[in-house]
Amino acid sequence: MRTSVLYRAAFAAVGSMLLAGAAQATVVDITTAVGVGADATVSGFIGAGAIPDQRNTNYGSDAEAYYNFQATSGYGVPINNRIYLKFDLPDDIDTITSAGITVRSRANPNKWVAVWGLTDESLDNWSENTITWNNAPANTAYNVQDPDGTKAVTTDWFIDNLASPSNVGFANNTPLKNFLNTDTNGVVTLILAYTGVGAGSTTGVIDTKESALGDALAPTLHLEYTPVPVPEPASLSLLALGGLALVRRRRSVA
Ligand SMILES: [Ca+2]
Ligand SMILES: [Ca+2]
Ligand SMILES: [Ca+2]
Repeated sequence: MRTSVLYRAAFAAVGSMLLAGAAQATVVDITTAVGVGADATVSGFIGAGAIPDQRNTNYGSDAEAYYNFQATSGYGVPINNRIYLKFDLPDDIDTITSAGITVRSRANPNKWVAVWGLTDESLDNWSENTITWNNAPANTAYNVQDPDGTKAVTTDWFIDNLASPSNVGFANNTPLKNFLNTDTNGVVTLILAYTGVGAGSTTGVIDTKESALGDALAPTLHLEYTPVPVPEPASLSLLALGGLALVRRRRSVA
């Protein structure tokens, strides 16, 4: 009799946890400082005069990151920088229902930047400490404005139109949400690249997670999602207890 009561109580507890998990949306901000997150500039500058080739140089520990593109610069060679961002997504995502991004602009407002999502997930494992122009995923030649469209997709634009320094970005972005929902390995790579859209400087500067101003200014993904409705470890133990109780009850009946 006592085990039967225990079984019923455990069953009810698990049932209510399952219902609660299915009904609640999770809202979370994820910076590049979370988990295996990362941020880094890569530079396609081939060198000019006293300035060396930067294509094998890693900038992952810099406090700021840059994007820009000039097909013809004052150096006589192109200037081409992109920003790589990696976000460590929560493990319990079922479906993302809303997605946005914020970066902290440090200089040169009034410019648009293209946000690309890396679709070749075998390349998501790049390291902030080793990424360079020459080994960056979905990268192209030093004189090409866009990332490789066969390995990355452009999700949308955001305008860098506020007085610097300031937070800029977008919320509830459907292309970004759709891209994030294709993720299968729990991490996503976004590439910020120059676009000719918009007037103003060809250069944008944002804070990284290494900014002296703190993690709060790191690039941030805003997510709203429905979690996978699986029992927590605590309720799994309750399930086990309930099962054990059931076995004991059957044995006692027999
Ligand atoms: Ca970094
Ligand atoms: Ca993850
Ligand atoms: Ca991924």
